[in-house]
Amino acid sequence: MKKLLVLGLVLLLLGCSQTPSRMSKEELIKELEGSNAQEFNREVSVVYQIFPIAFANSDESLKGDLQGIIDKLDYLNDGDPTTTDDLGIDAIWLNPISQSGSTHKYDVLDYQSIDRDFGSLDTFKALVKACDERGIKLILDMVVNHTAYGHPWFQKFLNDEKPYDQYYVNVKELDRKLYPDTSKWYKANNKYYFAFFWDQMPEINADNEMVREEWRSIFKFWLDLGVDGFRFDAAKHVYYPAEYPAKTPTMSNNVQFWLEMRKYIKSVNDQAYLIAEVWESNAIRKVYAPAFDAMFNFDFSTAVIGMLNSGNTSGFMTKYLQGKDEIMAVNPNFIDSPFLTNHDQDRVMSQLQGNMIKAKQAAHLLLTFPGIPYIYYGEELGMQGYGADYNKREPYIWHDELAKDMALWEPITYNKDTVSYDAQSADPNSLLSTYRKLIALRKEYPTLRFGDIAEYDMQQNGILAYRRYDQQMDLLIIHNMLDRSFKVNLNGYRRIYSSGVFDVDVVSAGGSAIYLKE
Ligand SMILES: [Ca+2]
Ligand SMILES: [Ca+2]
Ligand SMILES: [Ca+2]
Repeated sequence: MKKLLVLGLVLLLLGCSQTPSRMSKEELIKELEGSNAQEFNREVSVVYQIFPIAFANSDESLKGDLQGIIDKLDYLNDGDPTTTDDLGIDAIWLNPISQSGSTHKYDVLDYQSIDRDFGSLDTFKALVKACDERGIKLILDMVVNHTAYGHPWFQKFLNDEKPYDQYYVNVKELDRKLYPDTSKWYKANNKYYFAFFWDQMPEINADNEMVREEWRSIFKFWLDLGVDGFRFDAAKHVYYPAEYPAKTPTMSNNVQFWLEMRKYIKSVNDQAYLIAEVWESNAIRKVYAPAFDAMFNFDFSTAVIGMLNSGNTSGFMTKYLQGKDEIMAVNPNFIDSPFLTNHDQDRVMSQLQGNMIKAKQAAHLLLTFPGIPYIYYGEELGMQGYGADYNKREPYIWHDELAKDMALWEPITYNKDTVSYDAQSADPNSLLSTYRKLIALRKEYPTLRFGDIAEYDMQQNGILAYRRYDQQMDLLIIHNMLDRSFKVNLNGYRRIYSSGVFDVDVVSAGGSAIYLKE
C-alpha cells in the first residue's frame, strides 16, 4: 500500500514536470515589486499619439508613412528647449506599423516587419535615430490578442499543422455548456475560432507556452531596435469570457499573462515603459494595475467631456480621486494617463459640438492633471470626426491648400473647416498655441506632473478647482464652466497663468487660471 502511494506520488511529480511551470500572479507581483518606469516618467511630460496613415506623407503615395513622420518631427519637438514654436511633446505612440492587409493595421500579418505603406525596417531605424536626436521616446502598439486571418500561424492552424494547431483556441465542437455565448465564434475548415472584434482577426491561444514564447521574441525584436515602450492593445481581451470554457478565471488569467510578459520585457530593459488599453472603469482597471506601468484613464476622458458639456462639476473630483487612490494602493509606482479621446472614439471637438472655448478648457484640464497625458493627433487643431472609425482618423490638416506632404489616404469630410496647422501656428490665440503654452507650462512647473492633487472646494457648482502641490510649491487651478465670470477669494495665491485677459481675482466664463501660493 505504502509502495503504491510512493509510486503514485512519483508518477504525479513526473507528470507535473512535463507541463511548463507557470508562476502565479501573486509570485509575479512579488517578484516585480519595485519595478517601474520612473525614468520614462521623469523624461516624458506629454505623449502624442499618431495614426500613421493619416499624419504626414513623404512620397508619391497619398498615405502617411514613417518618413513623413521623420520630416515633421521638428514640429513635434525640435530637441531645442529654447525654441517654443514646436509642440513640445516628449514621446510618440504609433498605432500599428507592421505588415497588414487593412488600413487600420490591427490585423497583423508579420509582427517583425514594417508595412510597405509606411516604409521599411531601415525607415524605422531612421525614425528611431531621428527621435533619439530630439529626445523623443517611441512607443509601439502591440496587438497581442489577435493576428490577421492571413497570418502564417493561422493558416497553419486551419491546416492542422503542428504545433500551430494549438496557437489559437482549438475547439472542434461548441459545447453550449462550456461556451454559452457563441456570437463571436466562427467556423473554418471544420473547426471553430474565436474573434471578438472582426472575423478576420482570430484570437491567439494565450494558454499555450509556445505562443507566449513567440511574443517574448517579438518584444525583444523591437526592444533591440531601440523602442522605449509598448502600448498593449485590447489587454483585457487576451482571455475573454466567451473565448474560454465557462468558469475560466479570465480576468485573473489576463493579469497573470501580462505580469509574465512584463517580467520578460523588464529583464531585457528594466526601464521599458508599458501602458495598457484596458477599456474599463476604475473599478476593473484597479485589478489590472499591478500588471502595467500605466493605463489609459477612460473614466477621466468620459467625465471631463461630460462635465464640459453639462457644466456640472459636482462629484468630478471625488470620483477622480477615489479612482486614483484605489489604483495607487495596488501599484504605488503606477503612472496614470489622462487623455481626451483616441482613434476609437468620437473626436473630442465633435463631442463638444465644435465649441472652441470648451476645447481650450479641455486642454487646460488634460494638461494640469497628474501622470502622463496623451494627445491624439489633430486634437491640438480641433479636428473633428465621429461615427465610423475612418471618420476619426482623417488626414492631419497641415495647410490651407492640399499639398503632397499631407496624408490624404481618404477624403477630408469632417475637417473641411478645421483651421490648418500653418494658420494656427501663426495665431497666438489658436488652439494649437494654447496646447503649446500648456505643454511648456507643464515643463516649467514639474509640480503639475509629479505633485499631489486635492480638491479645492469653491462652493459653486460650475467651478472646478484643485490644488497641485509638493514640497516646492502649491498651485491652485480653477476652471470656470459657468456662463458668467467668477470672482475668486485668492487667500494668498498669486496668478501665474490665465487663458484670457481679466482681473487677477476673476476667472472669465469658460476660462481657466493657475495661481501660485506665495
Ligand atoms: Ca506615403
Ligand atoms: Ca523646442
Ligand atoms: Ca482573446
